[in-house]
Amino acid sequence: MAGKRGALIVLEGVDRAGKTTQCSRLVQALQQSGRPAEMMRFPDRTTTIGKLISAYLEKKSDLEDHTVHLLFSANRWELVPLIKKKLEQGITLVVDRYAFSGAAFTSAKPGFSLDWCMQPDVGLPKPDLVMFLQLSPAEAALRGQFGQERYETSAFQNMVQQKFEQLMKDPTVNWQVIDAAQNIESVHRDITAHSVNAIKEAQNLPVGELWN
Ligand code: 2DT
Ligand code: MG
Repeated sequence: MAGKRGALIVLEGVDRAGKTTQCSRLVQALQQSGRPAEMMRFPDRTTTIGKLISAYLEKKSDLEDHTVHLLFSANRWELVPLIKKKLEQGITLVVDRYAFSGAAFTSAKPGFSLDWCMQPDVGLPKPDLVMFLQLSPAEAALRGQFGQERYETSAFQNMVQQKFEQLMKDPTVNWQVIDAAQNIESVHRDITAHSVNAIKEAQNLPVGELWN
């Protein structure tokens, strides 16, 4: 049999919950304990599709709402061959946002059902663990102002939070809710413990298909 595969680990959460900080801390900790790990993020703004998305988020361009939703999904699909290759090589991938952000953000717009929003991502590599960094709007406000990008308003973020809560009811996904109001070290300890477990459990299992 081939060597043990890496785990696909996703961090999700609302704005300023600390996803990016915690993703890099986790990768560092895994590497230091001898577990090969790399970070990825979605959207990946470096590809041709990612540049279209980035211009949209920076409000340098306007895109029709269905169109941009499908571009976010295409941006994940274009990286699936790389994701599969890394996992097979035994590398654990720590991913800053994934299809859950895709479904939560678009379905927070008027006229979009959660179900429609999930469809383009059905069949993506299924994360072995999805950690939701939970932070109340009041606690998020203490961490400073919103940025200038699209979606960075409290009204929209509150809608997004509700959509994440709906997504977390799905028992086919290995959700873990993390209290992101703790200090950085405590959050890091929680996240690392869940990740080490997931890596152990995933190593002898095939990669699943999301929402399928
Ligand atoms: P950051 O680069 O700061 O994470 O912001 N988004 C993300 C979507 O609307 N759909 C998606 O599929 C993904 C992955 C969330 C990226 C912004 O883009 C939103 C915030
Ligand atoms: Mg961010």
